[in-house]
Formats: sequence, C-alpha cells, structure tokens
Amino acid sequence: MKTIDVCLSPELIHLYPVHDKTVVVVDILRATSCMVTAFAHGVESITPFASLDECREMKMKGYVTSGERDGKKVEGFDKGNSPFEYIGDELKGLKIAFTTTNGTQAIEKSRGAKEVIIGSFLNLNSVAKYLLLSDHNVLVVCAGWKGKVNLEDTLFAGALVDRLKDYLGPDCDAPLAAQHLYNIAKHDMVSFLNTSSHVKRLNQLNIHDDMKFCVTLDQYNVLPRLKNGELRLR
Ligand code: 3SL
Repeated sequence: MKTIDVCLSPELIHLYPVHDKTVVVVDILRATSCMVTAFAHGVESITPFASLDECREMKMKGYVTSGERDGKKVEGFDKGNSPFEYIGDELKGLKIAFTTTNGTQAIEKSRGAKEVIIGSFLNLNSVAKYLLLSDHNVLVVCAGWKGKVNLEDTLFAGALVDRLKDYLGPDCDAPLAAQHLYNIAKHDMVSFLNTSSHVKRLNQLNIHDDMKFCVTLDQYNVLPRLKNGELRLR
C-alpha cells in the first residue's frame, strides 16, 4: 500500500525524505486557494518566488506581479492574495509571478521532491484523483504561519487523508491527527476556524468572505504542477 504523511510546518520538512514523493503544498488561507482559482480562470502559468525583489523584477519580463506580506497586497504589485482577484477573464493566458508570506516559501522548501502539486479545498477532488493514480508515496506540506502550525492547512491534510483512506496508509501519527480534526470540523469548517489565529488576522483586514470561499469543497477541476520552476496545468 502506498503511504501518506503530513508535514505540519515547512520548518519540519528536513524530517521527511521527499526525493521519491509527490508533495502536495497547501496554504488554504490563501496562497494555494488563489493559485487554484487563477488556473481555473485561464492563467497560463504561476512562477512562485520566496523573495519580494525577485518577484518584483518579473514585471519587466511581462509578468503580472501578485502577492502579499502579512496579508496585505505588496505596494506596486498588480494583484494581492484574495481569490476574488483571480476570478474572471482578466488574467486569461497571462503569466503570474507570485510571492506570499508562507505559501510560496513552502513551495520553495519542497523543490527537492519527485513532484510538487498544489492543493486546496477548491480542488481537493482533483488532487485526490491524481494521487490515486500516481505511483509515489505522498507528503502533504502545510504552509502554516511563519513556521508555526495552523488549523486550516491541517484540516485540508485531514480531508485528503480521509478521502484516500482505503488506498493510502498513514506513515506516522500526523495524518491520523489531521484526519480526526477534519472529521470533527467537516460539518461547519467556517465556525470551526472562527477562533483560529489566521482567521482572526484576516478578520482584522475585513476579508471574512475570502475565508468562506477558501473552505468551499471541489469548486474547480484543476491540478497545478511545478515544472522547471513554474506552476502549470500540463
Ligand atoms: O502566507 C501566505 O502565503 C498567505 O496566503 C497569507 S495571507 O492569507 O495572504 O495573509
């Protein structure tokens, strides 16, 4: 049986050999939810950057610059980190350079993996279907918040473990813990997340609707994959 494991923070990734694994990077609030939404609306590619400066320089090469620091759009960038900014035809066929506080850092730390794919509740079914057909063991890398564990990424990991439970066995206790948490929360994730640290942070920025949207299941049938440093659908 193939296995599934969960790395609850990118700071723990050194504990997991990834060279032979499919890594699913998740940052529910809000980086990977934005990426999935952007691809579902026709974006050609997203190049993730850890640093602001590298990302900013891509503007000169014709890229749309997107991202945030501490939840706020970066000054001078074209787009921020709300999924609603990626809905519609405006970005169809365009290339995006993206940098965020945690999500793109988690992608950067996962680069040694056999393959890297992007997960969110919005494309949970596409992720699960792909992993079922893949030959590799799976590691879910939760972006967390500045190295700390968060509830929303852990819930996604639990949802994925739950969907795949008949086909992929847990590799340690983190997938089991995430699955238990998801089963407690699944009937009302919005209320469950209400006291979470990042939802409190986002509420201060008045973006409660983003959170509700980001916990919607199976909204889009897309699977972004990292190839040669950029995310694409093929
Ligand atoms: O850290 C990230 O990658 C962001 O998704 C954080 S925020 O939701 O924009 O605050």
